[in-house]
Amino acid sequence: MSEVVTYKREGAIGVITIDYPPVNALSHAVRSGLLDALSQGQADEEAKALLLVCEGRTFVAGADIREFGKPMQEPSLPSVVNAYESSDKPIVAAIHGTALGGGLELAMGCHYRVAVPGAKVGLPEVKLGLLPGAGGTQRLPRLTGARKALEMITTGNFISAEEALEAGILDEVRSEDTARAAGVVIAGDVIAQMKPPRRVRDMEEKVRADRGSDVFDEFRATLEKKSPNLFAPFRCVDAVQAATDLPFEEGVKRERELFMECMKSPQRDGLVHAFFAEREASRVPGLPRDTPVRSVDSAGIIGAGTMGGGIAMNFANVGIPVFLLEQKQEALDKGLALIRRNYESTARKGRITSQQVEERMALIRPTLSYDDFSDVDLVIEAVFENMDVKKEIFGELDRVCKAGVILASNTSTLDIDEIASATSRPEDVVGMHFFSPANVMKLLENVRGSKTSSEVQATVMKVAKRIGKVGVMVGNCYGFVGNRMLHRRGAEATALVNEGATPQQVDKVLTDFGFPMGQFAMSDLAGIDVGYRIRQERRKAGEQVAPNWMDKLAEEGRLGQKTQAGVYRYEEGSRKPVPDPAVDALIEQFRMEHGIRPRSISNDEILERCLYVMVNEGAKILDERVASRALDIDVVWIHGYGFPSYRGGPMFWADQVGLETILASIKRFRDTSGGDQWEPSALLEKLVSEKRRFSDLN
Ligand code: 3H9
Repeated sequence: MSEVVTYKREGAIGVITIDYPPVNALSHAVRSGLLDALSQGQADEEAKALLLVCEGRTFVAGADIREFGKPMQEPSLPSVVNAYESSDKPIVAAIHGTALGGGLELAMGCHYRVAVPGAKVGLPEVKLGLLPGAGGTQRLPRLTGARKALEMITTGNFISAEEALEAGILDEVRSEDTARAAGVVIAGDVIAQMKPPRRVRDMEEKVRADRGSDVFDEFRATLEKKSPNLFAPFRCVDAVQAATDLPFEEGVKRERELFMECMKSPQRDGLVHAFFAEREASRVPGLPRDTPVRSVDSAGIIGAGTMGGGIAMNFANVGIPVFLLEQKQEALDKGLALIRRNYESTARKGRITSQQVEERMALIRPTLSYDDFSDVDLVIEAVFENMDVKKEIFGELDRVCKAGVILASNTSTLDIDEIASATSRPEDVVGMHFFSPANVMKLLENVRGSKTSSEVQATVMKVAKRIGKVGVMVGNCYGFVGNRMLHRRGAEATALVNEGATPQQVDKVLTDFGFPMGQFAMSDLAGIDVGYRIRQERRKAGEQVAPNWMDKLAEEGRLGQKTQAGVYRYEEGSRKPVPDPAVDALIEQFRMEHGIRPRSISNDEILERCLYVMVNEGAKILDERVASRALDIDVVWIHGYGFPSYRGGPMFWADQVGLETILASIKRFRDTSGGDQWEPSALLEKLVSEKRRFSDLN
């Protein structure tokens, strides 16, 4: 008998228990164990009904993702689910935590389902580039009808036990202390009432009603708008449609074919990499897991602009009181009004209640005085990018804050060590770089300075998790990981326009690749003045930063969306970028002033130059140990800059393209256009010569 699945009889109930931490994933050992336990239950004459439960924090969270890409070992999951469904003794599944993917499919193979309040169910395979491949696309519509099944399967979103009850997935939600206890009650009823096995595959009513429905084309049209580049969601629709069009056995065959197509897709590779990379990033090399952390029960934010306000919301959202400081009452009022508008808009969408709006607003305490920061556990400075101003602020914080406070800067480019030098406690100073809009974007780039203590590093990684962010620890250098690479891409995109491309062409190449917006639409969103101010700072510091046509935009007051004009123009109240002939003229003028004769530039050249320049910089970042692993860079780009997760992040994508191909192009660009951005990274050259990949360094 497998150790991870056990069979034990309690009275007339044969209890099958899965115990395979952390999430009871359906590994080979679990699948075999499930079949063995089922056989025992069948053979046990005293057992009148069987009960499937899980130990630990959750019911089964799905197939074992770590087995993907390896040869499949029998028994397969579909055969296990079929065996459970075919059992002539009734089987009850009792759910706590999350029943996800193959876990929910297994539960749907059982004959009765109960959950405790707080449990959730879902078929999230699509988020890994897959579709439910153990009968889920055939059984779920039989329980819920096609529309609900399509909603769940194409989004991968989880639903609550109560919603699952209403949708027909569960038979009951019961408030016993444990799922097992709830299951015992239901199994007892089944025995007492001599209920037979009730097989979902035999439920035809709902799928018959949905045969020929328009709902499938409706979902395809929505996907075409929302995620036209994704492979799996369209296959999900095909599979659910097969449930309505075909008899069960044939529908399952169709599901299998579609599942295998998804399994082979490079998008599945990219998404699975992204899943594990996100989790791996939380384990920082060199920072032992048992590093002590400080408690953070209050925070202070300096700057109530869009950034500071967004950061404050993150803390209020999880119940942490936060002071929000500004120099002038007017700025404070404006900042708070913006926060309220954001919350109210979320409430209008039904995601929070109006009571929650008030509770969260009450946690954000406006102030004009640093004295209010004397007792907080964490301070995050979020003022504009100017070293002198930041140093002055940190000097002030050093004077007013208690010992043990963490002093963080949200700087996106500046030297953390220099900021820390304005205090007497550089070990407590760290970068916490949020991404705009800070209440939405998932990334938190935590930046360690040369003196930041391990305790402070471990604490800010923990804070990231607590406020629902994906934290990545990076080293201190100009622009850290994300912006350092972004600036390279931005400079290259700007140069491509100098040479003859249009901003629209560059942006379209990037959105076709899968970015939610192009380089220039993004500059308009962030504000043209942000990049301009950074370039001016660098020029002031004596660095060679060539003039470009984007400077001219800033000087003309075209600051982006906020002035309804930047690289694009914007209609009143709209965020849709509209090409502007005035900008074409400005670019033309710039070319003339610099003696540039525009040429026609291919989309391939645009893509290669915009992305290979990032890969080269990423390799330098790795070589300098600013990022510990290639996967950290991938996570930064997926969660901070909208790099398509189905491509796995820039370094994973580079591995897929082939490092040799990329290096050859980098050398070609160096030879044709020069510039230190095209100096090949020594690490990249080394990897190519050793026939290794970035992922070998993870
Ligand atoms: C599927 O089922 C296909 C079938 O339809 C068809 C087959 C034929 N496998 O996220 P956490 C690990 S596809 C292996 O930090 P949380 C995870 O890596 C699957 N490992 O915790 C981490 O390990 P570590 C469909 C898994 O509480 C640890 O568990 N299912 C799996 O924030 C804790 O995870 C899914 O897509 C897995 N399936 O969230 C569910 N899941 O500690 C994916 C987790 O070493 N999982 N691990 O870093 C999740 O959404 C979340 O992990 C979950 C817990 C909500 C379960």
